[in-house]
Amino acid sequence: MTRLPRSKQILRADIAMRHSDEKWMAEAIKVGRQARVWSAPNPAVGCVIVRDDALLAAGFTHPTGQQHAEIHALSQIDDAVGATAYVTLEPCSHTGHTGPCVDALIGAGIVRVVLSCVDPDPRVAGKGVAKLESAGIDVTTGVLEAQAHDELKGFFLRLSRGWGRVTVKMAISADGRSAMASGESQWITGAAARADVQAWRAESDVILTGSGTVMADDCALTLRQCENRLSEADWQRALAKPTARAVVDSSATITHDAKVVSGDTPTFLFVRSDAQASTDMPSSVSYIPLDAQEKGVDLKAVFKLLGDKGANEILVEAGPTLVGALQQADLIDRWLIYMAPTMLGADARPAHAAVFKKLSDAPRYSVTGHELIGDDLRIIMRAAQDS
Ligand code: AOF
Ligand code: ZN
Repeated sequence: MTRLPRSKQILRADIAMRHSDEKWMAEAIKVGRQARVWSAPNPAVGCVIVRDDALLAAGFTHPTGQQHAEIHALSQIDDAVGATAYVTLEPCSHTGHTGPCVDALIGAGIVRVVLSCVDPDPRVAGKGVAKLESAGIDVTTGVLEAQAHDELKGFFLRLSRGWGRVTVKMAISADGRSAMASGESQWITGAAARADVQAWRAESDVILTGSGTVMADDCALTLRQCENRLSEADWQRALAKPTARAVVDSSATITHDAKVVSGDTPTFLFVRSDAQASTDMPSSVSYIPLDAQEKGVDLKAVFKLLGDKGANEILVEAGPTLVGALQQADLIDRWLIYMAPTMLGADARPAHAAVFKKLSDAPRYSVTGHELIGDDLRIIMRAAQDS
């Protein structure tokens, strides 16, 4: 048998290791998705513990004050000595609501830690890696970083700019209309697409709408468990920590009998500071006053306040006025569009009220996903520079 020169042997070993690292990091990313429904303000991190290329345990972030992903994984095994931990975010080195994950990994006898993204939280930001390395642990960073970063994007955005990822959902006809001239809109898309929206609601931290939509539809904006890509266990976690609701209600027109303020889901009503707030709202409802502006309220301030409340993922389900205003203020990070195979005609309502005079003023997006959901086409688009 011809032997490879030593440098080539090392290269092959390197490639095999990188391949195996990517395989296990992909698994950690998948595991971390289970945390999306309840981890905010914490990022939805995944962790797998592996020895001799075999999975020993998998963990994901729990709600505030409970286990981080690494602790959840370690809690499932008695012996992690000599194992490798794959984590989608740098393990924490601080004592916040829970103790440092790096100490738990060191204490458990983990010999190698492979991570995707360095934690942007200033309490960690590289200190986790430094502490692991000073304990003699071999640390590899940046594995499947772009993919993991995208999974944790809302958290990264909130830490860097003060508010999380803004995703706008629209249900439209193939000619871009969202309701008949009369306002009739139930239903343009089919049952499968509407069930898919429930998964997006569950995986968001707040659903934002405008008072016009609340007045027209008396929508509840609650989570409704249905058949979709989420498992029964995902739903149980989602319902244990329901997605908050928020309404831009500049003139404080919403009354206590609206469905959007019913139940005990936390609900935020953004009103102009000079508007007269209602005094008989349930205790789950909070009024948030904002400075009056020429056109209602400052939408960036709305997002910043939702960021202060820990929302990493903001799902907007609103009518043409609010969606158009967000579009014109360039505040939309991602579009979630369900396009039904129908044409509603020229007097049907447009999905958003933004106006562009020239073709060159119209924004361009990149399509980052497309899938047939029942009979409807789901399209995910992002700002071109952000894909
Ligand atoms: C980890 N593993 O699974 C997550 C981490 O308030 P605490 O104590 O829960 O800490 C929150 C911070 O911990 C959060 O801002 C982020 O920096 C980090 N998240 N770290 O080791 C995890 N979710
Ligand atoms: Zn931690």
